[in-house]
Formats: sequence, structure tokens, C-alpha cells
Amino acid sequence: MATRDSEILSELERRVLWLAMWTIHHANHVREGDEVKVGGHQASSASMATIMTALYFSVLKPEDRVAVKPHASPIFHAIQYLAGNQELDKLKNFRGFKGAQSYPSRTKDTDDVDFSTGSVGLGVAQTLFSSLVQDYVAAHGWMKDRPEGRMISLIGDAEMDEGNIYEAVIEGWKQGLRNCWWIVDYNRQSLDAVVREGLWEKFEQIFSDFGWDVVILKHGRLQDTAFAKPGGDALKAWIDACPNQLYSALTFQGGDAWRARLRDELGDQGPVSKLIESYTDDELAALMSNLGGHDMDVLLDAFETASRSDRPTLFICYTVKGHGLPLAGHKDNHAGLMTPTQMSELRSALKVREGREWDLWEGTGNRAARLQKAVAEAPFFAKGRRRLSAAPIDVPERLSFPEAKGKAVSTQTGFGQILNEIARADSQFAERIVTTAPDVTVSTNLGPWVNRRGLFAKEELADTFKAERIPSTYQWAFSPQGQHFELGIAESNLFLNLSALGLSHSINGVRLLPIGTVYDPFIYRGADQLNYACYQDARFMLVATPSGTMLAPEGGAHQSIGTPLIGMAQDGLATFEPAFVDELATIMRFGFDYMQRDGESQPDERNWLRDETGGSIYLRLSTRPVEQPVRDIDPELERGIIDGAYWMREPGPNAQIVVAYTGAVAPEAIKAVGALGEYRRDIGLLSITSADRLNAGWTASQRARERGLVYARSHIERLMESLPSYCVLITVTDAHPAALGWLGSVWGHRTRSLGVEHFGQTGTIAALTAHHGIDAEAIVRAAEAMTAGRPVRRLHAT
Ligand SMILES: Cc1ncc(C[n+]2csc(CCOP(=O)(O)OP(=O)(O)O)c2C)c(N)n1
Ligand SMILES: [Mg+2]
Repeated sequence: MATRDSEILSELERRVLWLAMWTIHHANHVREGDEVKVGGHQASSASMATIMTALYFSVLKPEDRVAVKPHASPIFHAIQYLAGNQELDKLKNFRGFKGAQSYPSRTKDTDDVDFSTGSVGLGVAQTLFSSLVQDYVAAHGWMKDRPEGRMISLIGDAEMDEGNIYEAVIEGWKQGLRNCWWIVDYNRQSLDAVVREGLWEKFEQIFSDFGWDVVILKHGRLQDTAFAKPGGDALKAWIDACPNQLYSALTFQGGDAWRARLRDELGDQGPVSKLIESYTDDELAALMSNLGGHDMDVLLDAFETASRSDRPTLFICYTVKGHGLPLAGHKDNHAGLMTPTQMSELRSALKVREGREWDLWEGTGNRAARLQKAVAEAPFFAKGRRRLSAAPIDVPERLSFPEAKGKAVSTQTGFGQILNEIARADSQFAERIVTTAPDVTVSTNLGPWVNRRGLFAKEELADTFKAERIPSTYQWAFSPQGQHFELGIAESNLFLNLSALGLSHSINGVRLLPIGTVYDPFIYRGADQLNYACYQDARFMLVATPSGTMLAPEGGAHQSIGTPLIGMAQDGLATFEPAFVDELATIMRFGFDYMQRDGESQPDERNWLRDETGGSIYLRLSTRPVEQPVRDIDPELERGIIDGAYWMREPGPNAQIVVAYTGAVAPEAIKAVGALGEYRRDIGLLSITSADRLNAGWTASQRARERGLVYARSHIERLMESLPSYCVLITVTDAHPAALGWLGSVWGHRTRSLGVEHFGQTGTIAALTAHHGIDAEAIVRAAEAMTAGRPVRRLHAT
């Protein structure tokens, strides 16, 4: 049974506050030689101590999931420490190497973090999407006996400025959001400043408009009691009208400043003056900082009432940044740090003896047993760690697609065909795939899949066009069994939805295989969200198409140049750019398996990749139809495709030139190699399916050699090992040349990297590849310029 005893909970709050403050203090003052000061935590943490104590030790259930405001991380760790889930060493090493993290982290912390936070706004929207995903899992009948949890976000008020929050709110409204609480720490301070007046009214309006319950917790019980006394009305009116800046400043200055100000403004008004004079300075300070978000009873009541509804609820909790600390209310307190003297004062006030700072129940005297009991009985902690798991779903040996040898097909078309084939099958694999797209379902070729598997909605919704017998290629019926999560156009939501879907195995204990499609350039729009999803170790397949300049007349503004570099640099994301559909099918099969892996982090000595750890997948696809090779994929080729490259044409022993290409410029590379073959010796053509994985393997094998494993060889090193030193390398990609430019460093071959540096020009593919110097002619000229031999015939003359 959860305690509702507010005295016990308030005492726990003091323990939590002390441990959090001491953790931060310790990190700054005890670690010798560490000149970096830890700012931004004491004041922000203190602000949330009451709210979080109420939640974790009384209100929350084990199935609830919480995203904690980044700077309240010490409070979170302190709560976990009291509950026996956080090690003392980690707290002592707060913000240190492998210590408790400055912002709660699912992947780096060990104390049962539900959602990482840090980049403000993202954890907030994540809870909304996780609630929708829980609904998806429930609608498909996979929750079994597991109760539904509330997805809860603890939010800084300045965090509410982030636009992605409102993009998510719109989506939540469309999808019938439930089971979601957002609790705003309305301390009216950001990092730099005191926030604008009256923001709460705007929040109230916006959220009510989108179907949320809005609960405003402004005054605590002490204040309510005072307001009920003679003169109380006037005091309340004064508080309600007091500008945020002034309230903060007076809070910082304390009881005598409050008295002076109140005397000034309400001095000779009879009952209210008497009321004010009835308080000592300390009492007056306590009264004025007794806001709703610091009053245990007020919070418990509000949470209990909201628990009866499953509507989304926004709580606006008035608080003081730095509550209970000498930093309280000062506008510069974000990075503020209590001095050792101030810490000593806090220590005495909380009856903590020197040397006993880390003791769990220090200063609680004979109440220790009651506090311990309250913690032991807190429902949230009762079932131990709450992270779930789900066995991997079997992936078919091969993914099929319509035979197209010798025909021109784009990878985007191939993607649609592969999914269509999967959709036909009656398998658990097909059942667990869930697709999602920000209003680009049709234009990224998800249409056939959606026709077969339907759109997801909690309620059936027939396709009106179909009902009206209007012919259409697409059937857009919504049902609880549907497997496509259609989103509005906001890409931020796509990435956060992928993040939520891709954590379902851990949060709901039900594994999903999410695929999200997006136009490649709009990865930039959600790059922080993508990074966030990867940081949380969410597992998904991102299919970005069209990409590069190959989308040609579609529009210059949509061309993407830098995305392969994002793909290479993004931790947790394996990036592929296949040229042909058989490669794509091979990669997707691997991808579905890779997304579900959770193994050892030791590299595989074949390719020096840490494949057993798994991760997410990014496929950069194209709308350009490319003639498909006439071949079958044997195991060796399959390995090459997955490891990142294979010889499309093996170079001879005296190779003068190797052309290395990736993706949809394959026809240019093939044509150039054909032309060069007449004039230069032993030319090779290297097909690169993943520059990302080649580069990662190469980096790892170098590291291994530096550690003494002298025979370590990565895939790309092995492929290029026997090239003569005079061989030149021409790399070509429909992206920034740097994506492949590093290949020359593998064995020190002279290299010319062709690619796209300036975008925005529209035209035919032929015009654009010529313009950017990534056509066959450009490849030939580059090769010719770097090698001795007969001049090579101009291609367009033939
Ligand atoms: C996207 C992003 N931009 C900037 C920051 C840096 N930052 C951290 S906290 C903060 C201000 C937070 O104010 P608020 O949300 O009100 O929280 P409080 O400090 O009052 O608890 C800023 C700007 C960040 N973490 N994430
Ligand atoms: Mg704030």
C-alpha cells in the first residue's frame, strides 16, 4: 500500500533533497583536480523535489513510465538510491566516467531510467508517443494481463517553448491520446531568465483545445489557510498579481524582504496588514514559497483525482527554482552552486552529521523505520526493475521480390515490392512489422503494404472513397488491427514515434519491427530526434527516399547531400545505400535481424563490426530506375553486401584504376569502367553498399592492431589489400564527396572523390549528374587525369 501520509512523504522529500544536493556538491568539491564545476542542477533539482517524492513514493505504479526533466536527474538518482536501486559509488561519481548521469539515461544509467532526457522537449513528446504505442499494442491484443501504464513527463516550464511538443500534441489529439500526464515545474525560470507573465494561461488554452484536462496547482495549504483568514483575500490578490520577476527576487531575499514589500504595498489596509504581521520572518518566507508544487497534500490530491480519468492531463505546478535553498528564486541560479558554508547550514538544518552524508536515514531519528517502510511499500518499486524484454521474432531466410533481372527498377520501388511480399505472408514476422510515415506513405511506396495490412486507429473508420465506389489505387481503411501508423507531416513526430515503437520490447514487453519512411532531406528536420532515439537504443528501420540529386525534377530544395555523413556519424545507426533491389532485400533481411540483437559488444574478427550488439538501420534509397544485374546472390556476395562492399568487377593484378561507387550512381560507374577498360589496365569496380560499416570496421581494425592484434583486417582493408600502390581510386556518390573520400587512406592510394557540393538545381538526371560531375564522363576524366596512358575517348561522342 502506498503511503498517503504527507508528513512521512515530506520527510522523505527532505532526505531526497539532501542526497541530491550532496551528490552535486560532492561532485564539485570533493573530486580533486577536477576544475569543471557542475552547474544547473541544484536549483533545478530542488524545484522538483516535492513533486517527484509524491510521485515515486506514493502515486506511481510499476507499469507507469516517466521522463524526468534533465536537471532533476540528481533527485531521480537520490530517489533510486533510497529505494535501493542506485549504487553509492555511482552517486559519488555523479557526472564522472561511468558515474550517475547528469541527465537520466536509459543506456548509461543503471537505475531503471524509463526515458532518456537531455535535449529538452524530446522526452516530453516521447511519453505521448509511448502512450500511443501502448494503445497500438493493446489494440492488437498483445498486452495480455499487463495493466496499462501512464506515460508521464516531468517538464521544465522553459522546456515548454520547444515546438516539437506542440507538434506532438496535435498528433496526440488526432490519435485519441490517453494515459499521458505532463507535469510542468512552473518555477517561471529558464536558464537565462525569468519567463514571461501569464504563460500558464496560454498553456491552459492550448491544451484544453486539444482535449487535455488542465490542472493548475498554484497555492499550497499554508497559503489557502491564510487566504481564509481576515485580510486573506487581499493577500491572495497581491500574490496573484505579483510579477514573476518580483516574486522570484523576494523569494531570494527572504522573510524580511517579503515583509518590507508587503508592508509597503498592503501596509495600512487593516486586516491584511494584521495578517502579515501575525507571521514571523521565517514563517512569512515559508508562507510565500508555499506554492502548489511544494505542497505534498495538494499534489497528492491532484494526482489522485487525475488517476480516475484516462484523459491526458497537464499539471501546471507553481514552484520556486531552488526551493528550500539559499539559491531560491535568484534569476542567475541555474548554474548556481551552494558554497561549502551554505552546504554546512543545510546539513545542520537537516540534522545530517559530518561523515554521515550518504547514510540513507541520517537525521530522521526514530522515524527511520517508518520512512523505510514507506519506501519499501511504494508500489512503483515493489516489483523490482520494471524494464521488460521480448524474445526476437524469427526473420525469414530470404525476403522475396518480383524477378527483374535486366530490367530497370529503383530501390524505392523495390522497397515497396519487398514489403508487399511480406504483407502477403501469414507470419508472426509480418504481424509485428509496423510502418509509419509523416504524410509520405504513398510517395515512399508504402501503399501496397498499407492496402494489405490497413491503417491503425483505435476505432474502425471505413474508406469513404471505397464505400462510394470511387476507383482508387489505395484503400485507406482504419482499424484497431491496422499496421500502418499514419502521421501528419511533422517529421519530428516520425522520429519520436519510431523511438517509441522501437522501445516497445522494453516498455511493453512486446517486440515490434518498426519501419519509418521519410524523404531523405527531411532527416535534418528530425536529426535531433533521430539522435535521441538512437541514444535511447530504440530499434527501427528508417527508409529515406528519395535522396540526393537523383530525384531530379522533383525539386532542387529536396536534394540531400549530407545525409550519408549523418548516417556514418550517428551512433547506433547502421547506414546502407544499396544500388539494386537484390542488395536491398539482402540488407533488409539482415536489418530485421540486426534490429533485434542485444548481444556482446566485442567486434567480430571478420569485419571488425560489433554486429552482435545490434542497432537501428537507415536505408538511403532512390527513385531512379536502375538496370538490375543478372545474378543470384550467393553467400559470399551476401556477406559482402552486408559488410558494406563487394567487387562488381574484380581488379586485375596490375590495376591502374578502381572506381568505387555507392547507390544510384551505379549506371555511371559501370559505364565509366566499361569505357576506361579499353585504355587502362585491370580496372576494378567496387560496389559500396555501406560506407558507414566499411568505415567503422576499418577504424576498429586499426584500433585492434594498435593494441597488438597485428593480423586484424577489416572488410575494406581485405578488399583493397592487393591493389598495387600506383592504382588510383575514383570514388563517386550522389552525396557529399567526403562520404567516400576516406577510402584512399585505407592503403594510401591516390584518390579523387566525386560527389555533390552545391545543391538546388533542377533538371533531368543526365543534366544534373553532368552538372555535378558525377556522370560517367566525369569519372573517366578524373581517371584519365590521374593515370598515364592513351587519352580516353569522350563518352558522349559514342
Ligand atoms: C534542446 C536544448 N536546448 C538547450 C538546452 C540547454 N538548457 C538546459 S536546461 C535549460 C533551461 C531549462 O529551463 P526550465 O525548462 O524552466 O527548467 P528549470 O531549470 O527551471 O528546472 C536550457 C536552455 C538543452 N538542454 N536542450
Ligand atoms: Mg523553469
